Amino acid sequence: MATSVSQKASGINDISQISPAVRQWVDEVAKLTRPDRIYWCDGSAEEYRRLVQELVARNELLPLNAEEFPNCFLARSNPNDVARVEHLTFICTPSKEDAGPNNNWIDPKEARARMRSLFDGCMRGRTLYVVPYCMGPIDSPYSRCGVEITDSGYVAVNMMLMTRTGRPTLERIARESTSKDKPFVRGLHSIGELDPNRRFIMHYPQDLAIESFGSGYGGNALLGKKCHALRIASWQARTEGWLAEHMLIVGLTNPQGEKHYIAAAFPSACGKTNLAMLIPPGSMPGWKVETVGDDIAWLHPGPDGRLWAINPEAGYFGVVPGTNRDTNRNAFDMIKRDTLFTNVALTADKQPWWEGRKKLEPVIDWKGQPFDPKNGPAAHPNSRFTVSARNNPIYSPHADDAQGVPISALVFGGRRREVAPLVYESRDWNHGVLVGASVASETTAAAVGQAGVVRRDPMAMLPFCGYNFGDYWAHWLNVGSKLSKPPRIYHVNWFRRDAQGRFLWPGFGDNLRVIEWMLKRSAGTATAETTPIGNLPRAQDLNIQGLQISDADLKELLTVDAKLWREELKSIGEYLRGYGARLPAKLTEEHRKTLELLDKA
Ligand code: GTP
Ligand code: SPV
Ligand code: MN
Repeated sequence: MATSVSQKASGINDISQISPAVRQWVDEVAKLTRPDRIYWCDGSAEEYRRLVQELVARNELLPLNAEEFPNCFLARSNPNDVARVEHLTFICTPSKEDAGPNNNWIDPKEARARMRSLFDGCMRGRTLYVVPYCMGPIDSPYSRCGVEITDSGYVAVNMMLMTRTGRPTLERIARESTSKDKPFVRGLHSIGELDPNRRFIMHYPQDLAIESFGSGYGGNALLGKKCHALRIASWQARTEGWLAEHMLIVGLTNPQGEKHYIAAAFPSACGKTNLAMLIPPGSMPGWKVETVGDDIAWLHPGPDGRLWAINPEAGYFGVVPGTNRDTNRNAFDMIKRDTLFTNVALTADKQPWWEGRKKLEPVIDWKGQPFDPKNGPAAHPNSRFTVSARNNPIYSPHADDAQGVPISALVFGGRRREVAPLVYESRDWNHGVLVGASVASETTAAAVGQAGVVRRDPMAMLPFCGYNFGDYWAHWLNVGSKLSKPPRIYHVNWFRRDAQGRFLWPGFGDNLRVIEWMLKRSAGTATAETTPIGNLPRAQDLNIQGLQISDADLKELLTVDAKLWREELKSIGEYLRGYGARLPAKLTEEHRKTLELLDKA
């Protein structure tokens, strides 16, 4: 297929090998956006190095101290473009009801027309990069492919770290692009003018298409991540009988050599990466932890009646602030090489610096200005690292298994100063769905808007579910009914505080103590106290050997305040009723049951 623009700079010289469906789409987009050049990414290591060098030459990437941080670079985004923009993110289904009260909605025809005028001629003077990618292990039947077209070289190199690109992906797309059940997702992205008034992230689940304009940051721009692997995939998952979730996946081997995997959903910047890369405390010898994924899980009911998970991603786009040798040495070691940093500060000798990095001093802030504490933190609170999962010292050898890994427990959690205890276990799957639907958490810097405000974030999917939450909970209940060996469902809160604002729980590595209790529950070897909200460990049920914690703090962490919980259940009930007729009766029933138990307490 001939395009009117130069193909010379391509990583792929012979585009006749590319699937005609992809070529035709690229051709259509080029006619609309008018790039000077089209560059087809081949996904090779050589190409990554070359594209990075081009960005360095254009001052879009800054090389960092090569002794301390070899092959690491810094990118600074526009200060108006530092996080996800939920108010500018839309699900475009023909019926507003299908998007649900949990989403912003625009009619797809109107959205297409609006985006068409934004994309018209927007790539003049720029290069159009074609990034074919595969979400999930390349040979897994559960994986799905996509193609992102972008005019940002930064996005292209980030996608090369975050997803599986390269020859095998191109071949899989060529094989599948003509099939009805696995067509590739079409993601069109332009940074536009980075004008917040001309910024939209549109999703067309029925067309398996994404259009993003006006932002170059994170989930707004790396379309394989939240746009494809959660919003579009959750829609596909519903029609196909699986789940696309905002969950980490981690493997845990206990001192007896028994191995289990758990998947956990916490809202943005609430501890998924850290739990996925957990380092056991010194007082828990013999435990082994391996990361399968840190942000997204695709879960399938297996033929054995268990739930199986793959991680669709191949890299991490992780929160930088707070990462250090004490909180997460694995992550700290991982980002010391081959890493792209976005919006961190700099030391005098060009090392990246962020709040929580011990030693050294910031000299230049994330905006590139001389650091002055009067202007706020040196690194942006949502500054991020992008790094290949292969750099993770505890990357699981099973992360590439085509069938995924079997899940023994599902965990929901949030960031709450009060109300939610350290951990509780749901009565069964259906009650667990209520527990997930009731997740509330303090907002964080991961999205634009005020941080620290408690809001409902069901299953940590509020910004990411591509359809009506009422239908989504019905789907969860339905998936559970297909599992003869469903995982138990838990709720955790690492973020309880006292009146002075001090965290009551040490968190990080010590979270393994809570996980140990969960795994023992599954094995039938740990006891619990039955409460109206679920089953809680008593102080003696938790392994606190070697832990510095006062009895009073531990008691506080494991207490269910009936009065506070009656209020909580009332607020949950009001929230759920907002979904009207789409709210499954079984969920109302679980809510009623809990309320009844509380009234009796
Ligand atoms: P997204 O990538 O936005 O989805 O975030 P995430 O859920 O992966 O969050 P992450 O693990 O990056 O943690 C976000 C912040 O919470 C970091 O600053 C961490 O240092 C901090 N954090 C993580 N785990 C804990 C914990 O157990 N206790 C406390 N107090 N802080 C934690
Ligand atoms: C999140 O906000 O949950 C993230 C970062 O993981 S982003 O990719 O920007 O969505
Ligand atoms: Mn996330």
